[in-house]
Amino acid sequence: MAENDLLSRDDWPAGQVLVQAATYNERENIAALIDAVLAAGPDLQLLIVDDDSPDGTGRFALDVAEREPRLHVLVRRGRRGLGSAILEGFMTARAHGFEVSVNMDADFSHDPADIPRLLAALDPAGGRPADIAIGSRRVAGGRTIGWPLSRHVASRLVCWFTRWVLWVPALDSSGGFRAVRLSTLDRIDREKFAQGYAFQEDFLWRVHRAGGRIVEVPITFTDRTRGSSKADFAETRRSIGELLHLARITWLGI
Ligand SMILES: Nc1nc2c(ncn2[C@@H]2O[C@H](COP(=O)(O)OP(=O)(O)OP(=O)(O)O)[C@@H](O)[C@H]2O)c(=O)[nH]1
Ligand SMILES: [Mg+2]
Repeated sequence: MAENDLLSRDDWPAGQVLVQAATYNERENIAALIDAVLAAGPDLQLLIVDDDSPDGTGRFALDVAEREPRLHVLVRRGRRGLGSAILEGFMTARAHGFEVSVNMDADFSHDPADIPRLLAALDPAGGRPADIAIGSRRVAGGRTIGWPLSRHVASRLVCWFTRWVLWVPALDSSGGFRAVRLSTLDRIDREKFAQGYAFQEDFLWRVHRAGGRIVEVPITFTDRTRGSSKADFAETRRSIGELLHLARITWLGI
């Protein structure tokens, strides 16, 4: 947290699982998202990491947090980037003693009702615990609704690259719906993460190289119906550069 940032109340209830959603101009989704996440489990708490959205998303969430003890809001000033927002959410979760973070987009592409299934996959009864459970469109039973062909192609290319060039054992490496065991962060270098959208692949790459275990749980991903995308050309170009950087380290060690 930086000096000019705004944070909702600091007296958080004790908890194990913190759901976090990074937001930028999600005013049309934020009210329903808060309700749906808090309804997904009585013990869940929610952190919104907003980058001072011009449409007032952060201000609105701060107001709701005044009367909802399970909602926390960090409004960052002077910083942007999905990856850096997620990383800051991880640090905030740890600082408040949480063991697991569930990351999701705020545009209802990820269904809050799937959160319990992701958590169950992290600690399956009688099975091997995992470090990350991905809400996956690419395992049996998973699917994507509402995307144009161009999005399918771009997403497949990125997932193929991550699987076969970066050697990350995951079929859906670009999605942002994940349960993450926070102790995993101790094993990886947090300074060097990609700051934008490539954070998603970058994070899996680092966790895998540190010996972390990744599992995938089928989800239905639905393209957003409200608000607009932030994944513009500049962001896409930056992400490609960051993925190529990881490929160089994977193959050349530099
Ligand atoms: N805090 C923060 N959140 C961001 C930033 N960029 C995007 N987000 C949020 O990250 C999530 C994913 O962004 P989206 O715009 O939905 O990206 P996408 O899913 O690839 O694109 P569409 O769903 O097609 O619009 C959403 O909750 C956004 O509000 C950012 O710079 N800072
Ligand atoms: Mg989206």
